Amino acid sequence: MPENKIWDEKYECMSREEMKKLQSEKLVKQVRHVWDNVPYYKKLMEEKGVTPDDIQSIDDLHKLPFLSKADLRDAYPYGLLAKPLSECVRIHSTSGTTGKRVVAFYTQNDVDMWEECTARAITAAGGGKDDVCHVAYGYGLFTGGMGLHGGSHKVGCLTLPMSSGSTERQIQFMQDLGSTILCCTPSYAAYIGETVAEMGIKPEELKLKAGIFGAEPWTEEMRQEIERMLGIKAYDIYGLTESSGPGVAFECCEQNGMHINEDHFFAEIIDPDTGEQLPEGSKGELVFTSLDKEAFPLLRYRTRDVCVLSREKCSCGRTLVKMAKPMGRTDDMLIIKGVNVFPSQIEAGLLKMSNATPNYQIVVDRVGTTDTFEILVEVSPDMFSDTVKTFEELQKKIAGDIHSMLGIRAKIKLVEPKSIPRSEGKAVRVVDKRKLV
Ligand code: DLL
Repeated sequence: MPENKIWDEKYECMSREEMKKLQSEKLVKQVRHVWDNVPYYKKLMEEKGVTPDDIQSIDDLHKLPFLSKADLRDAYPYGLLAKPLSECVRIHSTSGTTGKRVVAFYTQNDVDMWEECTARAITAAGGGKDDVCHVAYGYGLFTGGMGLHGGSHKVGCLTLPMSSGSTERQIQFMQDLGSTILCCTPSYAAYIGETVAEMGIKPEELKLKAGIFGAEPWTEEMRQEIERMLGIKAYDIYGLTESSGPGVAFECCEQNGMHINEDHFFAEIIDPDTGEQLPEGSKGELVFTSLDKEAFPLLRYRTRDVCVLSREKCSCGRTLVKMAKPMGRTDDMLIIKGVNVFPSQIEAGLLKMSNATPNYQIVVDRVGTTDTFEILVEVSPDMFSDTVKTFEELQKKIAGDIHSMLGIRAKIKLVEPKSIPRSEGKAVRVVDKRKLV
């Protein structure tokens, strides 16, 4: 078990009562701020017949209207801005490729709060002043690079602003400068791990001890694989551009769900069809309210991430509510031949088989009225040189496992090592050709 370090004990370990009081005070102020400064949301409130006077505590949150990505696109670019541009110091934007991008604005206080959140994540992963924090998330409009960068500064780590790409150079720097904490997407971490092995470097020759990986779904199996390849502890981190970026939630030494920074972001789980709040422990859509963001405050923002919250006592001492790894999205969940399929389920299944690598791609198409479902799976180099018989056996085994897991058949195509394009950011796991028609 790694050392259990906490960045801000006062807030991370607050009692339930104190936290609720703090959240309620912040919410009352935030609703007033939005009402006074964001005509778009004021109109939504008026349509629902709610005024700031109706919101006296966090228990009144359910009275407020939701915001969705569609609202953000509607209001693009300045429609949800709650501060004059002269008070804003930064803009970030989503990595989405469909429709208009979502732009988020930050005042200096917003940047400080955000960096506080990522500082908590870095500390929870064992980071401190003596660490070399290697940030290989993309820098730029994407929030990953700048988000972890700011937290790293706050903690006092020596910060390596690598951004993504040039993988061999990343590894060279890791060796030369003794990087101890790696921050990037889990798929890029797996690629770095693979390249480390190819370069003939043993994990123990690197000084890496921890990784902070997020921005895309990944499984427990993928965690174990990355931990093995790089000889580290791998921690999950969650966030979205709309809510500032990474650091809304982070994993502690338990590595078992992410603590939500609920003094800044209040989480609800709702039924995605009815919008009703669901009781604790239910699976549903995650909705966030930013309690103290100034420039781009979001009240009841529907993330589309499917998740479960838990208040079980955590051995790290934090009292912050925990979210499980997102189990998919309400919007990009695949429906193949009428069956709901989450790519993470497939990934978990594949990684349980020792000869499959974490590189796979799901290809969905439609012939006539029937869906086709193919999974390309990269096999390990030693497997690739095996006999045709062993190859066919593996193919059959994967096909059987996928069938028993999902109840539908997929065509499995084993492909050569390195044939699926690598990603330096979020991996492209699904190619859904049906959408193109
Ligand atoms: O991905 C922010 C981020 C950067 C998070 C670096 C963590 C690390 P967006 O590009 O706006 O922001 O994408 C947000 O990515 O709604 C989830 O669907 C997904 N996502 C983010 N973190 C995780 C995670 C950044 N740890 C969307 N596990 C979110 C699963 C995640 N999905």
